[in-house]
Amino acid sequence: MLTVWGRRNSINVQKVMWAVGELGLPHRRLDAGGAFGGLDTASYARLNPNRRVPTLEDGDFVLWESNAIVRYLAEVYGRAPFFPDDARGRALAGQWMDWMTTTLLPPLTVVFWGLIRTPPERRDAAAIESALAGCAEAFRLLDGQLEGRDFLLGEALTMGDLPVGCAAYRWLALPIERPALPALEAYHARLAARPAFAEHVMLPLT
Ligand SMILES: N[C@@H](CCC(=O)N[C@@H](CS)C(=O)NCC(=O)O)C(=O)O
Repeated sequence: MLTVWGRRNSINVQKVMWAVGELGLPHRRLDAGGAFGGLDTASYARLNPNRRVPTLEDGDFVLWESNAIVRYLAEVYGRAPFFPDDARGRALAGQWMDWMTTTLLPPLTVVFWGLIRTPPERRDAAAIESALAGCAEAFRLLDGQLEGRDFLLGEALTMGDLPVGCAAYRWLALPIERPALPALEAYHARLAARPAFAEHVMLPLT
């Protein structure tokens, strides 16, 4: 049985839990991080010296970094098309996973923390405004990729959709004005029809 360490309202934990749900894997999830704390203990540092969530335990194998965990679960417990069976498919899935972490997530985190986890009187309006512009640019790029496709790489969900799909939910759930991005919205509606996405990703923003 798998153990996933991490609180449900972490976007990086959500990627992993969505993968666990898509693959139907027996597991337990242990709350850690945020209000639950526990990341500064010596026992957690032995599992994850980076002291972040998520962390995966699969028997005696321990892994951290959410995208690495999603790739591992897809490769070990999944099959094509979720884990693409050709090198180019896997590379393209990895491209979108890395893009989410390096390009989409940083401005989205500023907006999310600013509007959801910071009281109004302590918000940095200029930083939020600038990050909103960064998000809009990144989501426009994503909208372009999704035009004419059901999922990022074509007709089927792959591991590459998981990080970006979690970000799409957050973006569309935030109480903000957004540019109209029809392909992104249609993609999100397709994801919302998947039970594992609804259960693990579509949570109240906290
Ligand atoms: N690159 C890492 C980032 C991990 C990360 O920063 N996790 C956040 C939650 S999203 C965390 O552990 N924050 C501290 C906390 O929850 O107390 C990954 O993708 O796993």
